[in-house]
Amino acid sequence: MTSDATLRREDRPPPPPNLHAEIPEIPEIYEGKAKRVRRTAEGLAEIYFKDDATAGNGKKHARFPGKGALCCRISELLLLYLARHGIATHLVRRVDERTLLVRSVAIIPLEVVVRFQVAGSLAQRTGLPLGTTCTPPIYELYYKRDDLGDPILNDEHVRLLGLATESELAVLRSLALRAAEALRQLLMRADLALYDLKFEFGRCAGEIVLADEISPDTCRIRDARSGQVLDKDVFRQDLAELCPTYSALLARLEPLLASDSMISGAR
Ligand code: AIR
Ligand code: ASP
Repeated sequence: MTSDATLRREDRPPPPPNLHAEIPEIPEIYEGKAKRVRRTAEGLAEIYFKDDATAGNGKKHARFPGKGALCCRISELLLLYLARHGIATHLVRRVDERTLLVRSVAIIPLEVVVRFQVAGSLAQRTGLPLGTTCTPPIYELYYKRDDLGDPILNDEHVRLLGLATESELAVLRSLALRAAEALRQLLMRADLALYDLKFEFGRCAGEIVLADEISPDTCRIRDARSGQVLDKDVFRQDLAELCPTYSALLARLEPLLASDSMISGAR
């Protein structure tokens, strides 16, 4: 007879996932590297977009006056677009230049990445040339843990850590692939190539909703003809000025989204 107490540490079964326990406390204020989230009225929160940019897990850091407003507006437009295309998101409305009002969700600590063309860490991990098309798109999960350097995880690691249930894993995959494909098609209409992007999801009233931001801080977007970089890689790799780059992207998205809302509104 053995009991847990007599098992050596490494032989003990992992702790059972704590999935159905009460939703973890959502903190009053959460200060991230580029955003600040503050719970406001019951069930709501405000995301304030700062002017800070970081890369390499915070190793590189700079401030770009105006960046917060650009990421806020681009996120608003892209979240509204996804909502119109059947993806539940946390967005309620934009409050001012750099603040979004959202539903208060319990963020699942996973970075959900979808890739259409090889870049970044996938290029490093595989040695494939930049821009190689991924058919079908690549779906990846990373653990949102700065102290561990946001390591890549597979579904078994997610189960071991108790981060999401089996059915939640399926929902994350299906929502991420659908949302990414909708965005890829939208950007294509402006001659923009979506290489990859990162989503975060949250639990809210028994539902999984798309949360966080969708901006050039979280996507790789290139001009489809010239290959010009229109995302945070300009900062990561010192390629160009950040704010003029983000403004140029916004200027190409705005007309596209105005026409999309007219089309969807007319349905
Ligand atoms: N990403 C990942 N962690 C933070 C962010 N913003 C985004 C990157 C890129 C995609 O996820 O902006 O669009 C894949 O990143 P990587 O570094 O794994 O190649
Ligand atoms: N956002 C992460 C950081 O601040 C990773 C990145 O975007 O490069 O380091």
